[in-house]
Amino acid sequence: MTGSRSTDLLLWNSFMGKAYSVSDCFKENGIGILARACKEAGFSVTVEDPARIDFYIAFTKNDLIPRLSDLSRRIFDVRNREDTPSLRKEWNLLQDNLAHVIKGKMEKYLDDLARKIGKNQVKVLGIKTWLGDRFTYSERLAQRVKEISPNTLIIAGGPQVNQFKTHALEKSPFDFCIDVEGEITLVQILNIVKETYSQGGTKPDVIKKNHCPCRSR
Ligand code: B12
Repeated sequence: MTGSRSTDLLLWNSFMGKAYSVSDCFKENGIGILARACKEAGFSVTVEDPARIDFYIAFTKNDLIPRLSDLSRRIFDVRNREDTPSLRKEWNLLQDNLAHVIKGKMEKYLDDLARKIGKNQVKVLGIKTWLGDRFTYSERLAQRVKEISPNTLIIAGGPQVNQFKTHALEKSPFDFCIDVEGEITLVQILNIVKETYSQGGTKPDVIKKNHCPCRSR
């Protein structure tokens, strides 16, 4: 895990392949605060934030959408409602197919990201976790990264960790969780990683360090 081509930190804003509301695509500042603090401390940082409207549009685009839009107008339009059992049946079937398509795309997205993390020899992966499927996919990415890039230290933070504290670590593949503001602790961990690796140490040595300022499981 040495060499100038490796990335110190990759920050991923977890997502689940589809948006519940337009606020899922708003630019958010938590990742920005973390990235700035780590860059100012001299570390190389890459941000992967899919919470962008152009990304969502490209990601969710598929052949089922025109028919689903047509059905939604016919079934749910308050003025011209045509809510028949056959339209409902088709709606439910297409929704199931859509969920299947999105799940497949998510698996590929996570696999590509895990490979990129391995290729760029990312030392620390930081995941901003949210509730529900976003958390499931956060665990999925962590698992995949462990397989493809076992030397990458995986740290979870963000709303779901802030809410569930150490419970977020139970049965999860994360190495550490950082509760509430991450900018100070993350920089401390990156310094520990840098120091440990410069002395020829590896990820287990970082985890074992007793003075690590975060909680480990
Ligand atoms: C403003 C706000 C938003 C804004 C902006 C968020 C932002 N941070 O910029 C917008 C509108 C984008 C937003 C969207 C959503 N939000 Co919102 N939001 C809030 C609110 C009101 C304040 C959050 C905030 O700005 N905090 C300040 C910033 C600086 O903190 P932060 O982003 O959490 O980041 C810090 C720490 O968490 C930590 N951290 C964050 N990520 C990471 C990652 C690592 C690796 C580490 C180490 C640390 C770390 O360090 C950061 C810097 O200090 C909270 C409620 C609350 N009072 O906390 C809800 C809240 C966070 N939102 C919530 C939800 C559910 C959502 C949505 C999923 C809504 C939806 N569609 O259902 C979306 C998801 C967006 C996405 N990208 O997918 C829930 C989260 C619940 C949960 N357990 O996941 C909350 C707690 C509200 C609630 N009580 O339900 N939200």
